Amino acid sequence: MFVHFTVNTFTGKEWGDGTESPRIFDPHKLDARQWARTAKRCGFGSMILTAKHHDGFCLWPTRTTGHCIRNSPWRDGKGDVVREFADACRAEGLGVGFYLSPWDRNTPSYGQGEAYNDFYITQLEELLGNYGELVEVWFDGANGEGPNGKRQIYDWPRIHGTVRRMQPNAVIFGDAGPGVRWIGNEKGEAGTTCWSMVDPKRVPYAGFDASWVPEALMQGDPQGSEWRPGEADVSIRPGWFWHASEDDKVRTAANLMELYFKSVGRNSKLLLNVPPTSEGLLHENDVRALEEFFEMRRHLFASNLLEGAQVRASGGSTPAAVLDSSGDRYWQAPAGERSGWIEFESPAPITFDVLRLEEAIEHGQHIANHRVDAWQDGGWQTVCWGTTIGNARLARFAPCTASRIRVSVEFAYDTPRLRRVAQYRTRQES
Ligand code: FUL
Repeated sequence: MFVHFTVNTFTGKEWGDGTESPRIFDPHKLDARQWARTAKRCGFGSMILTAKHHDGFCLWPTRTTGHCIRNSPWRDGKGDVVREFADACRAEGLGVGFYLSPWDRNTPSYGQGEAYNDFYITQLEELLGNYGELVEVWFDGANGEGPNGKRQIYDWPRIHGTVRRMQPNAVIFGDAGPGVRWIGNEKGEAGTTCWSMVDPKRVPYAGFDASWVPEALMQGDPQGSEWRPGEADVSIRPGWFWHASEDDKVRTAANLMELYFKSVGRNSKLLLNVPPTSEGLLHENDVRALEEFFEMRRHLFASNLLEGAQVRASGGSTPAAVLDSSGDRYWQAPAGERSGWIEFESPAPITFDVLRLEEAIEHGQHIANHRVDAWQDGGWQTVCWGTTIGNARLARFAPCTASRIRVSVEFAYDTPRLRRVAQYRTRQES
């Protein structure tokens, strides 16, 4: 879960200009445990907080600037949102992550080269050093200065080096990685073809602007040299920050499910933004949508309808492992093969409309095309066709009833390996 929170929450803006008074920041009912409990209850694994957005206002009592929480009326200037956030996440067993905007519209050093880079590194060190172990650090490539604005070259090697040194286990997010890559849009949609690998020359650094960037990030590259899976960031509301005027524009559970299929179901990670209100709480409309979305997922993925089926394959070892969700065993086609199939025969016909496929990605991502056929009226009928699989591929189609299905790998760049095949049925509304 992404958590966007700053002075914008009080001004109604999406991008603050840095002139906002810290006095306007007063989320008098702030309860980070309510955020974390909601996230936990609804199946999220970690949370990422905007410790500083483009307006430069810091949600922790930084030594680097007075443009921070210390000069706000909240908790008489003695509070620390970052601390309360990290503590609340840990209390719920959630991973902790921070967003620290490189673009800073408040500090005078922005645009002065090294002076700003030093300032930024000090802020980063405060966040990396004082709040325990982090799972992810998020670097935004956005910059709205325009051609006549300030120009600041960020010292990316130094920034990434600081994270690696102080938080070696944290994943680094950026347009160009180096840990996970931006998925290339803010709609929460990975490409229908989505490789975890990228060619770093196509998107060399964060904020790099070229016509091919969105497609390159959405799709990745089967022959790319770097393993940088996609992360799809998107908001539950039209804006990233809470605005009262958008309380009735929260995405529905069905819409969130669509996003899930287009992100998680296309070999990406979903980073869903849920912004706290000016009181400092997640709004009830957002919470309700998240609960319904969780319930929908829980119901849909409750049990694999293929369990109990006989499994055979074109060749290779342990095909039945794809029905065993308890471990990391998988079916592997004979070494060096570039295609293959795996077939399931159930004792009775099954009606299904969702399919989940997973590759054993600890060995890399290789499958380029796949097809699913069902045995009907004495012949194979194609149910769905797609390209990449990766960590997960979710497909949805008109309900199909069959007792025999076959998943074919049409082409793979290296030996195909499937970790899991599962079949589900969407709940029927009565
Ligand atoms: C963008 C920013 O400009 C938005 O305000 C938001 O933080 C989004 C996640 O990234 O680049």
